[in-house]
Amino acid sequence: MTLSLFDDETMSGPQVVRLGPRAFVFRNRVTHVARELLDSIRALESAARFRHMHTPGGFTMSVGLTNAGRFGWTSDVSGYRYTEQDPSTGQAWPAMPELFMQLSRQAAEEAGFSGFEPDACLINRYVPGARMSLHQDKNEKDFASPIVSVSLGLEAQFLFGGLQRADKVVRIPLHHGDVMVWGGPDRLRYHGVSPLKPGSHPLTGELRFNLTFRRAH
Ligand code: MD3
Ligand code: FE
Repeated sequence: MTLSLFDDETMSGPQVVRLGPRAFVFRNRVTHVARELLDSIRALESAARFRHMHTPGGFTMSVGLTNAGRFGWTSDVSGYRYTEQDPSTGQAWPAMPELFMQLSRQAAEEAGFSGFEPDACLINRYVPGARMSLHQDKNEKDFASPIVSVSLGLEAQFLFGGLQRADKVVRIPLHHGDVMVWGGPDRLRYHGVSPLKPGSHPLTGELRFNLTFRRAH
């Protein structure tokens, strides 16, 4: 058997895309464990359901969201914050699965961030039409730790801007199994997701999931 340099059987495109000095996309990085990740999401959502959060601006998010780990990101009319309890049940958020921890640590390491210890995993669920408007992630206590994200299911167009809201935005596709790592000078870049296009994925049907691993506290 010949050893392939690519674990992506289509052999299309580079395996690592660099979007900034410390921002990377690792194509197909977790495709081999996608079923396990999706099984974990299913187990987690039975403990902490997906919900559509309300923003301080009075909007309801089109993306469904839940959390795993010690801290969970929540939003309501009074603002954005991390909490140790799920506000809808008063219970602690479900623990972060060991596989999540290992994958995110390893991806961070590959991007040059050793010793990443996420204490929060946000799980976003997109249906066709769901989107995430341009924002910065700045509710975490310190910005020295990177953010690691994992895409599963339907493809999305990721919008990636600069440090100012008005900076030019680049669109890049995110596929099932792709992992992104953002840190250092790229940590506070504006980013978002275009409205999800309808489609069907063999493992998720009409859905896209995104996991983001953070050090919140
Ligand atoms: C770049 N999620 O949950 S993940 C979010 O696909 C979020 O659901 C998107 O933005 C999604 O906050 C994008 C990739 C990502 C995550 C965090 C970042 C890119 C980032 C933080 C800083 C810069
Ligand atoms: Fe974000």
